[in-house]
Amino acid sequence: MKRILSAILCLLLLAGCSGKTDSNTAPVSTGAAKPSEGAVLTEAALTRIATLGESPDDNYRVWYEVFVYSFCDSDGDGIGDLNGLRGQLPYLQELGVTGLWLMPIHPSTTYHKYNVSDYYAIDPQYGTMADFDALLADCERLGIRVILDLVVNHTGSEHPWFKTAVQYLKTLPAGAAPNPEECPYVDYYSFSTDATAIRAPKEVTGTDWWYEAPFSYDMPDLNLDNPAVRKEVENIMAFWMDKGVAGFRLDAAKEFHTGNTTKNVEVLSWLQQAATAIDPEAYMVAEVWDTFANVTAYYESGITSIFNYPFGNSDGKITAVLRGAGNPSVVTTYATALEKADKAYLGKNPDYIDAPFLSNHDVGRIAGFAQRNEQKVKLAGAMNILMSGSVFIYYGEELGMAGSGNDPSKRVAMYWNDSGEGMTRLPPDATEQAHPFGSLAAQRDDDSSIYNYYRQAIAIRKALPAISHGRTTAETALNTGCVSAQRKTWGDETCIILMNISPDQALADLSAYADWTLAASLSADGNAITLDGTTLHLPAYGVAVLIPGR
Ligand code: ACG
Repeated sequence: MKRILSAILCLLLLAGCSGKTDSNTAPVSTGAAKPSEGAVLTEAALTRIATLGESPDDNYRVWYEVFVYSFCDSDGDGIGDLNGLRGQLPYLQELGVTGLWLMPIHPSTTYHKYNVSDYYAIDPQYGTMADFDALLADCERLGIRVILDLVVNHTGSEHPWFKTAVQYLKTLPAGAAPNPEECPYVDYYSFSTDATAIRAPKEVTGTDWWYEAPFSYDMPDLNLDNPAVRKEVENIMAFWMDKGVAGFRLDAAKEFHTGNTTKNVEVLSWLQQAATAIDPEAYMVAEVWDTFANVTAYYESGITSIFNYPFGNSDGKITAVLRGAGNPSVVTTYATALEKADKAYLGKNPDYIDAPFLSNHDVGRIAGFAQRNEQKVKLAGAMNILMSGSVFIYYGEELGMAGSGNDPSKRVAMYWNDSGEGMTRLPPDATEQAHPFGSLAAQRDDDSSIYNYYRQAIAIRKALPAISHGRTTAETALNTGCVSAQRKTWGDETCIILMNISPDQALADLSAYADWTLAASLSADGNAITLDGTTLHLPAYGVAVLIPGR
């Protein structure tokens, strides 16, 4: 019953009843959503959904990555803040988001805040601990889980551990060995008087000492072999999880011991176990920016999720297939690649939850990879959102925002409107981006916008949980020509997703699927997806979802 109610709610939302609550006053006037024409879920799907059990409330979610700095400014200083984000929770709910990943929010000397000075506080640029607690409370009420960026490959050089260690080394007589009894913090890092013994050595000025800091001089690498450091990290995790944080995004997981997968896997196992000991429901997602073989190897750690770099980013499978749109030999590889990845990851960790994404704060935005072609941007969104696991959406992706060049340019202001209300200023050194598809205010009122397409794709994902929870196999009989066909199987639930990855209309012969029903569809070009007898008409870049039964 809960499921049919939520499916109907999805439809109502898509039909214009915005998900606004009265718990917040949004600092940005975003207006009511306009009715969306044509239900994305067919009546047959709704009838079928009515027979299903309770909706799972687990970590297979729709996560939204937020760079607080650039999201929403509530106090007019031009920098986004926690209150601004809190005011936009109704918007995120309207989109269908059920989880938030906050990029670092702790005190730091940089705009991006990946060099943390205090793991137990909120950067004053973003607000106060009370603001964070209020955000968390509202998220909980709205069923939105929150994960934080856990940056423990390194601290910031302004962190008291590092400053104390450096201070101590400066007072140490030349040639003397540090005494952990006098200063335990030296062993928190990798210091040496032999610069050749450590990676990317940076000098401790005025001494013979060097420290390891491959990312930057202000990011000294932590020594994660030190039990005292591990205890500190466990305390940090417990502090935030006690507040209600659901888990963490593990920054730079392949740099804990760069080049040593075995040691990194051990660190990830410890982090996963430590989090699970605090909260059995903990959600942990690791950043392992690497090849398919290496991402697979890291699942050995038992970590819940690893970002699926082999499918995301400009060189991932989704972009590769979109680049080959219209070429059958490229298109048909998509479903088989999904099957292969699922089997490989599952073989290493039977409880893994895939973590697909298109882009994030480190890479160019999808609008660029998709050559600013609106239909391709939409299909890329569907390819991501309809993947199994916990899907991640980078803020503004739902508007097809642009973002390329240096890192700050990939992190520019969320494009709420053209009036500037609630908008943030550019991050330092960022280049202004020309967003090809309009602001939220413009897209919200346009049924055919990327934004409304994203809402529909998310609604479909939620209504048919075989999509998020199912095992994926290529549906060989239908995976032909420019139609990519995949089957998802979750217990008794099954569905088949067909995608026309080409700019031309495609037809799929469903004569061997006579007892299947068209459950949902997504149109990229405005033309309807129709079932004519046993022939499915898929317009350019169109998507259809079939479920068994008539
Ligand atoms: C994380 C954060 C990032 C942050 C830091 C530091 C780490 O997401 O925002 O930077 O706290 C490497 C690390 C990642 C790291 C990035 C920035 N990201 O592994 O953890 O650097 C190769 C390497 C990757 C490497 C990547 C980018 O394999 O390890 O990531 O290049 O340098 C194909 C290959 C693939 C290859 C790519 C690209 O895809 O398959 O292996 O990846 O090509 O060549 C923060 C700030 C930054 C600032 C920095 C100092 O956010 O702006 O510059 O601090």
